[in-house]
Amino acid sequence: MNRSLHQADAQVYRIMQDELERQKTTLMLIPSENYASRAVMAAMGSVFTNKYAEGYPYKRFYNGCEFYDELEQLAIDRATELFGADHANVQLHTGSQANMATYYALLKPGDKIMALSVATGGHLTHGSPISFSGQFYESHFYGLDPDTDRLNYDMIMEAAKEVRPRLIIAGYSAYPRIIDFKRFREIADEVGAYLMADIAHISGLVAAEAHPTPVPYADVITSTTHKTLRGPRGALILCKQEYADQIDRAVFPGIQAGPLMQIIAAKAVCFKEAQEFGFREYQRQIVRNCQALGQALLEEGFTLVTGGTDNHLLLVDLRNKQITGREAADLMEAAGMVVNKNLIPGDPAPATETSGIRPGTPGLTSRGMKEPEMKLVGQWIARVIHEGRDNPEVLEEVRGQVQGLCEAFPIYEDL
Ligand code: DSN
Repeated sequence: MNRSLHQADAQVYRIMQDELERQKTTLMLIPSENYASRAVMAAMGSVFTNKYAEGYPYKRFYNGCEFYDELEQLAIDRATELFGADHANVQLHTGSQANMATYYALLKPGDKIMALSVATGGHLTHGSPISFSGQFYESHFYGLDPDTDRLNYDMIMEAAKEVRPRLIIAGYSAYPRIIDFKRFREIADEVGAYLMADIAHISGLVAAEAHPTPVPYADVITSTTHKTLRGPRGALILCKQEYADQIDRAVFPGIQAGPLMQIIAAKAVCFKEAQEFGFREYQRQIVRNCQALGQALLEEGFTLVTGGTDNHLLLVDLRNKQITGREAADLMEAAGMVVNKNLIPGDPAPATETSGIRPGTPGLTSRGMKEPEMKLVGQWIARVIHEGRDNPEVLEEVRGQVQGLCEAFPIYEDL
């Protein structure tokens, strides 16, 4: 019982140390990732893992839940306060389950949903034919404006009038611009649809008012807690009071049973951290850093989808560089910069190859980096993509520069 992980399982401990070293010595450029605080991680690895607490605060199906009631209510209260929402459900294990619970609460199988497709920046659970969401519901998609690669609200209104969906989804995995949730509300009202905002990527920005909030406009808002919000791997749903019971019943007993109380503890910590002044400044710096990284890439001759960014991510169109997204991401990883390949709007390449990469700045900003470091990173990305193919010396040289930057902006120093 009292043995340390090192004593109990040397293999897992060793793998964990390797991963810690990887995180310390590489640049996290995947925009949906971040470094949770020591406090968040302490809550995740706590005694709260030992208890079943099916039900909701003060309405449990298990005995012995008095501290779990207090804990979950604290997390709920902090979430509603942070976002200014009427109601929060903090039991969702993942963003996909938050979306699933929302559909389950509001829709019947076969109802029409409308969103942006995965190929243009949406998410699998927004109606993709390979996800439950495209199989249990009749999915339709609005597009991006082909001239600007941005949301065009007149076009979305036209598409919605034609389809008359029951639910419209606003929220994306690879869209670098501001989302106008008020316009989405007008579109939903025009066709009598529910409006769901999936703010998984931008919830930290929203909490810090670095992106306009959907709270006054959306019926239901889903989010993960581990991306820009910088909490534990998990999710939450916010909604208007009139949907609170429906949402809660859809989560439990609808699609989940025992909540992960240790993760709910960590969510409570995360929501407290997000109310601190430093968090607001952090989110603003994420955006400034992303714009600086975009500028550095433009100066190196890269093409950015929509020409730049208003948020935490960039979508880089690599077609003028004669390299696929997969090849670019692999070269960058060899040089210590971990990014993900990504489809670009109208991508001629398959999802396994892609013509783009999707760098983001939440992780670099958590390390304390600012605009000058973004310029360096942009130059290193360019060097690796321009000169790194079949050139291990270049990759090694950039790897050394990356390592130096990581040492200058350390993480988890006491781990
Ligand atoms: N996996 C998330 C992302 O990287 O954007 C979406 O689920």
